[in-house]
Amino acid sequence: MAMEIALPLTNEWVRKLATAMEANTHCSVPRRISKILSATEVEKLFTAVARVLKREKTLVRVRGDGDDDFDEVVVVGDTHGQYHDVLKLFELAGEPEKKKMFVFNGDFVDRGAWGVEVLLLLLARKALAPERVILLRGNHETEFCTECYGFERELSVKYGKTAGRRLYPMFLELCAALPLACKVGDATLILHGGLFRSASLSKREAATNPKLGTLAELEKASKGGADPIGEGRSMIAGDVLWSDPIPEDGLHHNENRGIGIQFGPAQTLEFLRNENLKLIIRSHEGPDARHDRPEMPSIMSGFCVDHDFGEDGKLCTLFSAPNYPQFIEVDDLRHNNLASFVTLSRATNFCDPVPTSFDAVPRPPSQCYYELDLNGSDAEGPESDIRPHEPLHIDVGEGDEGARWKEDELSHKLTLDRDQT
Ligand SMILES: [Mn+2]
Repeated sequence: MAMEIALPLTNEWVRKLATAMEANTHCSVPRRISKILSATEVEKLFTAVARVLKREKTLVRVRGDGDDDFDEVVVVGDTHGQYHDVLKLFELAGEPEKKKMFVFNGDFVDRGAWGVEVLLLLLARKALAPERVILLRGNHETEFCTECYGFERELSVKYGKTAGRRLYPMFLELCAALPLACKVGDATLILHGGLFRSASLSKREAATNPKLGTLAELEKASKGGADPIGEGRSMIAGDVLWSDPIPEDGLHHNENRGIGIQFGPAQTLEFLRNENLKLIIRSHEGPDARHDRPEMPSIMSGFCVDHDFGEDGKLCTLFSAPNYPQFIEVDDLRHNNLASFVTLSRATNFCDPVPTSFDAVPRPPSQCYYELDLNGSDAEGPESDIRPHEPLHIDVGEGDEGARWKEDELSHKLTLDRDQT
């Protein structure tokens, strides 16, 4: 069933696309998605959304009053190509509508097997209701990450090499147009990784004696280009996309990741006070990252408060990919984490986050599009030694490399169930 992009899209069209793509994930021929939405239609969607995103500033401000009135904001953390879980999230949280907006806090693609499906659905929702859907950039919406963690290859497997080569640069153009942060009402800030350094610093100061940047600087900052390396003009973008909170006071280079900063409670409090904020929601760390940082709160429910100052505000982590990552090495630890989305309400000035947890949907068997032995979580940024692997042999049809990775038990159960029927 081939679908065509005819603008303006309708909600019915988007639902039909969502359902058709879901059904297709059970057919074991990933390439068949191009029979639902052809490369030409994907190009149309990319072009339409890029036009909207380019008009959005680095820092998007939504107020929820005046002409722009909404009562609720649903915030979503990393989804990482886990399409079935994204559909469940919409079932639980509802869809964007007049009184309800959605902010997706980056990392839509990579790792999971259905980054293309997640991206197409979110882009369709953005095209349908640009004012009610804000898509923020994550560190995976970059050339570096998508070359290493699967999305580039997924695109060429699902659309073929020739069309893939045409679509990938268009995807990167979209990435480069995504805003970096969203301020909701007057007291809440949403961004993917965390706080960032001041644009006023010299290169040397930025490295040795950094200080915090301001929202005014973020507003004027570059969105980072296709591949923010975190220096010079893309320093603020690199920081916003890659930074992490730490339990002790301090502000320094993020040694863990090789890009961005680590910032402590004192720095969060300083930023909250300077900007008159009460809430910062960031994402970026799943159960694997937090397993390696036991000094920080657990993210096993999909939501945690990292820096808490009571009435003076807080900084939270929100992660929306349950049972993440989809593929692990055969001997690796599966975390079986829950995911969460968060609801912000006008009644509490959009600064009291109410999390809803949910479990993973059973996944059909699928292919892993990246090398799993690429050194753990996306701990390392673009300056590391990690480089895209040599092209893997991927059998587009049957997935003959199944022995190389391990999916969750449910996928295997599903395979078994199917073999029996
Ligand atoms: Mn991330």
